[in-house]
Formats: sequence, structure tokens, C-alpha cells
Amino acid sequence: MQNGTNESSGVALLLVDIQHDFISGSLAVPDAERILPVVKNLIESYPFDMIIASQDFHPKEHISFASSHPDGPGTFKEHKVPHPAKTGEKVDQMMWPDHCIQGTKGAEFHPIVEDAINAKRKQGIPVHIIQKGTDKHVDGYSAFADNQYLGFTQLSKILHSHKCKNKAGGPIETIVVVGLATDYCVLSSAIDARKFHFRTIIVGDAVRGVAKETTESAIKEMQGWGIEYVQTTEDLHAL
Ligand code: VGL
Ligand code: ZN
Repeated sequence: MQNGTNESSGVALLLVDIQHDFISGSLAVPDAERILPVVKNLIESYPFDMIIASQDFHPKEHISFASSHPDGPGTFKEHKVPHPAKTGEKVDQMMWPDHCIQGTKGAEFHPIVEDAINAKRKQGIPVHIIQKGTDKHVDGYSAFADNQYLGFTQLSKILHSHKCKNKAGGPIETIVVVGLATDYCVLSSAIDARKFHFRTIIVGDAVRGVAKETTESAIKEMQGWGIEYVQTTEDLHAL
């Protein structure tokens, strides 16, 4: 990869929430299964220096579940919840069906991701799993931080401290982001990657969104942040 990227710097792949509930479960993203062969091919064909897989991983009765809404189950409107607890400041919380509950099948990675990750591990490529949304009272779309930036995951530290073996110990400077859903967790993760000063690239064929309108506006918003958009894996190879 050229185009301003240092030859001795590395590229990480961020696989966002490729879990059963977002593919065929309670929060199935339209056409999500179509990204699977693309993601598999991407992992097998591109010489990534690190693989990161984020996992939406909620406790029961999570704040984002409509079933836990104070007005009663089945209420899908947004509501305000106090964050941070100390100040009582209120923030909007979007309501979702129960999804990715810790210990359930729906929270598990799709086997395509599981197999590809295991294959990379065997090749000596570092692989990191980042769980998020684990606090019952705070939601987290991004793999880097929760939605209110009250806390951060280990991801920025992992990326910034890594010395790439095959790049003469050079740093990771580029992150390729794929997965689900374009308009929520991919969007937040990619924007945070830019905030942490990584060159950030989205592969269009390897992402899908919850709804057309929000997906289109998410792509525009990402481009506004300087996130690059390529359509196919071949386009990524050609950069
Ligand atoms: C997601 C809604 C709720 C996502 C996670 O992975 O995009 N969306 N939790
Ligand atoms: Zn969630």
C-alpha cells in the first residue's frame, strides 16, 4: 500500500461485530450474509499485520434493550438515560431488540470469522478480540470507546504500542474497517480510528447497514472525517 503510507508501517484489519445476531438473529442487518465471502477473501488475500475482532457483548437487561425500557417492553422509541451516573447528565439512548447477550449463540462470531482468525493466529499474526457494551448502563458502538467516551477499550493502546514484525518493527498506521453495521458500529469505530490518527479505509462490499438512509449518511459522514472508501477487496489491493 502506497499513497502516503510509509512502506515500513503496518496495516490492521478491524472486523466489526460479525456475530450471529447481526447476521441471522434478533438484530439481523439486511443482506449481512453477503459480506461473509468478501471478508473471508479479504482476510486470506491481504497481508494484514494484525487482526482485531470487535464483539458486541451485552449483559441481560442492557440499557439499549427495548425490553428494559422504563415505559415497558416493546417500546422502540429512544429514551434518555443518565450518564454519567455521578452527574445525572441525560443522554439519548437508542432502543434495540435484545441482542448479543453474553453467553448466548447470538453473541458468538460467525464461523467464517472464527476460522479465519484461527488461521491467522497459526501463521503468527497477532489477533485481538475487543468486547464492548459490557456495562449494563452504558452502550458502546465503537471498538475504541463507549458512546459517551466515559471509558476506552484496550484497542488504541494495542494498536499504538505494536511493532510490526514484518515491517522492521514499524508501527501500525492504517486500519481497514469491515463488518456490521455501517450506520452504527462501523461508523463509530471508523471515526474513532481517525480520532486516534490512523489512516482509515472502509471496504464497501464488506459492510452492510441497518437502514438505507442512515447508511448513506454514515458513508458521507465518514468521508467528511477523511475516511477512505473503496468498493472491493481488489480496490484495496490496488491502493
Ligand atoms: C450495533 C446496534 C446495537 C452494531 C450494536 O454492531 O452496529 N448496532 N448494537
Ligand atoms: Zn449492541
